[in-house]
Amino acid sequence: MTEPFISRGFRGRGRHGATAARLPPGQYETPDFPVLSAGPTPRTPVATWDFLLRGADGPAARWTWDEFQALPHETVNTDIHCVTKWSKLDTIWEGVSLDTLLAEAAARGVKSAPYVLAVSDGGYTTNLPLADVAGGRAWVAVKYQGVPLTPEHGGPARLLVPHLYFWKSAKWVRQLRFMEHDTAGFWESFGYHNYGDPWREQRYSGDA
Ligand SMILES: Nc1nc2c(c(=O)[nH]1)N[C@H]1C(S)=C(S)[C@@H](COP(=O)(O)O)O[C@H]1N2
Ligand SMILES: [Mo]
Repeated sequence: MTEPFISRGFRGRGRHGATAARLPPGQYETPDFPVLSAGPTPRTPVATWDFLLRGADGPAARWTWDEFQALPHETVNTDIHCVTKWSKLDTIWEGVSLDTLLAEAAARGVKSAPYVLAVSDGGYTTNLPLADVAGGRAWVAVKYQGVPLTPEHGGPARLLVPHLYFWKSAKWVRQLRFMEHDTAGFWESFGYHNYGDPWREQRYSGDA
């Protein structure tokens, strides 16, 4: 009788077989999709939505919703890891690669810089090195599991940077600002790690 109980327990902890290798240290697998928001859920209609990639100085690149939808979209299957210790495996997103947006912005004369600050409706911010949003590792996602993102999960559009803790994936993102100097975002200024690599368990500012 003990064996079924034990294996059920192991599955429940998400530490069964191949799953374990996909869980960063200290994380457990959840089948749910928890909602974590520091404030109220903004509801921006796509008719007034736009996305800005703002240069360190000089011009910004701007896309309306229709212009944004006309850009090439990619489907991304990835695992996501929240600093509160849940991980969700094989999530499927659709969105525009930051590589596409960065190339378009460069073509329009937007001045690049080594850091970016994501700025969302509602005032949430998060900072990232430019290198981490380039090279096929970051998207502005507009769909989750094949349907438009719900407002709770960041709709109409959210950042998706799955190789870092999920607080870096700013919901309701409207701007990416190039920054000459790294500037702490919302959670980063409240003691969370500046970079947030889940595989190095960089949860808080004191972590290596
Ligand atoms: N604008 C905004 N983006 C945000 C947050 C937030 O509070 N506001 N929370 C972050 C955190 S801590 C996590 S874990 C994920 C949660 O995304 P979800 O609610 O879709 O699961 O969004 C991140 N992006
Ligand atoms: Mo989180």
